[in-house]
Amino acid sequence: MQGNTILDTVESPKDLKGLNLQQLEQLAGEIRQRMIDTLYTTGGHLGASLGTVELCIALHTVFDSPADKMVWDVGHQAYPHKMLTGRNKRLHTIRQHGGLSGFLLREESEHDQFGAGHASTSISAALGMAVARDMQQEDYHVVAIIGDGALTGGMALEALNNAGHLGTNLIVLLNDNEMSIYPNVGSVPRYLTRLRTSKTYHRAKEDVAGVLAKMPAGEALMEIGKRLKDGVKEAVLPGMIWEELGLTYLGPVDGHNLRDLQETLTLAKQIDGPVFIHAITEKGKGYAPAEADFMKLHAVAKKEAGTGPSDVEPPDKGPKYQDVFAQTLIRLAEEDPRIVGITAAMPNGTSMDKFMKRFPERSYDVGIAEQHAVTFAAGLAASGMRPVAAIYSTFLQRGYDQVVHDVCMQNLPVTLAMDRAGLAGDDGRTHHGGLDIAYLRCVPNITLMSPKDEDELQHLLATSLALNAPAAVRFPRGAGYGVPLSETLHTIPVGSWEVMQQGEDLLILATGYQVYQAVRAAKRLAEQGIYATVVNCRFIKPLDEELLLQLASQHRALVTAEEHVLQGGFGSAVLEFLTDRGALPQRIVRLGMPDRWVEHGEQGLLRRLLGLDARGIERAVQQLLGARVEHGEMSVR
Ligand SMILES: Cc1ncc(C[n+]2csc(CCOP(=O)(O)OP(=O)(O)O)c2C)c(N)n1
Repeated sequence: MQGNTILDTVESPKDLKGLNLQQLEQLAGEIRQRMIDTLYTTGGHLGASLGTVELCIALHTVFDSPADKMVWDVGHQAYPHKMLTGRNKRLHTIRQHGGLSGFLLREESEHDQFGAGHASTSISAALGMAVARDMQQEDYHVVAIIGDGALTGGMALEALNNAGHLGTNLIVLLNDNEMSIYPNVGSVPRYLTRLRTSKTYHRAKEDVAGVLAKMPAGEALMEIGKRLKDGVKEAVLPGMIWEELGLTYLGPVDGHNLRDLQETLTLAKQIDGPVFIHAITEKGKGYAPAEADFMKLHAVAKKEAGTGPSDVEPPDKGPKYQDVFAQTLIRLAEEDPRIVGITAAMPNGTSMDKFMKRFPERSYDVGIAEQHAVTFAAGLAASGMRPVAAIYSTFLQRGYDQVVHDVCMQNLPVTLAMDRAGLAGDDGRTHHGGLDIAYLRCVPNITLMSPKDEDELQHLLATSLALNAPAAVRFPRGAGYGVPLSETLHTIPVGSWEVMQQGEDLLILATGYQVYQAVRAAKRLAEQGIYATVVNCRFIKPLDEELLLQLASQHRALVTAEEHVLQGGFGSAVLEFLTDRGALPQRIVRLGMPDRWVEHGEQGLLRRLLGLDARGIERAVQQLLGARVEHGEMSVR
């Protein structure tokens, strides 16, 4: 479809201005086709972005970006926005290392006014921009585009509360497709469903006025009608909740009807104060397989994963960690009726959907609401249950004070299953789980663990549930190593490490995914006459202090390896402890994620680039020991 299309003539939103409705509709078709053709191979958020094609076109024809500012919530649904703002020709690079980001980035385009990746931030950011505009006495429009899923996040509701209070000009455009990644749940979505089936705002208003005017003393009745109780008003005028919050409600509007969208947006521009536009869209619109099973097609997978440079370790072939987690939780819950499963809008992303199927009465999808998920779990634990909240490491950042204040300060037995700990891959910087060791190991009462493989995940999960205290298990995205899965579950003594192999030249302390990388590195090093002791540090807090002291005294060189930032991570914990005990080995190198945001790219490639694979560890050891020979003296790095 490349060539001779309207799409190929659009370099910036300005190029849309001269197009008539029919041409814009043709453009919508071309955008859809290009996305389907391209994303089928590259992977990406196809279904979500197919649902916003008309929204993007309408926004870019009614508003003047970048003078007017659009803030996309999450940003995964904004591919058409990328295509209309000069990035169409690079669509095929999306989510590839060095290519376009799968989300919006301020440094990628002047039209990306606010970066995201985590949900529910758009209204707050847009409100901040609107207030800055007012303070600087400037004149432009600010639009937040938010999904019905993201609207379940507390932050979005906090922002609406504030927007209604401040009363400044701001447009909130709700992209309501009834879906989060999974079907959207909660009372806000239920309310939206009621609105969806109601008459449009303008029609409803006219109808009421028409009826009253025909009655005697119609004018007086109209006045009375204005004062009717809220519930009654809601029956005739949709969107009263938003109106009561101080926003003018416009909708519902068909989010695939360009003319209606343009009219509604134009009207919103003219209204004083904050406006809430309710657009109804269809996820996966225009792509039959997506329409039929759009839950799967929120995003599509890359056609051929793992085709990177030849020195990148091929993806592992075992079952996914998330699936082993869910199966284990089911096994444990069969024995323990106190176990409750919680997800924050990620049933399939965490495989909690399997648990939900087996124990519907003991599982909760709380919406995109990690803060609530954690304190909800704390409440369950305070009343005798054993909640397990499966939350990606990166999204648990949202629930941090809840972990500190509600779970750990009260020493409640909540298990946090932190999926996607470490490098998340194609989703990039917003999705890497690189901070959780740092933000959790400083919190009293918590036990923090990380399995070396999918089998150990089972036992650590059993261990966490046997504790009568807060616990967090961090495990990586993707497939396990393919080790046999033990049939019986056992607990592992808290704080106990496992010596994988003994050697006299150096000590490698590795945690989580890095353990087998260290074992592989040690094998290669042994071929070079360098013999390493490798330890599986499956407990990050508490450390195996006794073993650590003993091993530190036996080795002059130490390497720590973790898939986490170096600042405050596992290696830091080891060095803090050894420093306090005056037991530091003479040469030390810590391997982990650097003090900069790591961009998107395949997990294997990112590990390669950051030296977080067997080769990286091998090279680090060679340098560490080579330096000793070269300089003829001991030094601590
Ligand atoms: C804080 C946070 N939690 C979870 C996610 C994972 N996530 C990404 S998109 C999405 C669904 C968003 O639904 P909605 O806002 O309705 O947008 P749609 O994809 O339907 O257009 C979720 C749960 C996230 N990005 N951020």
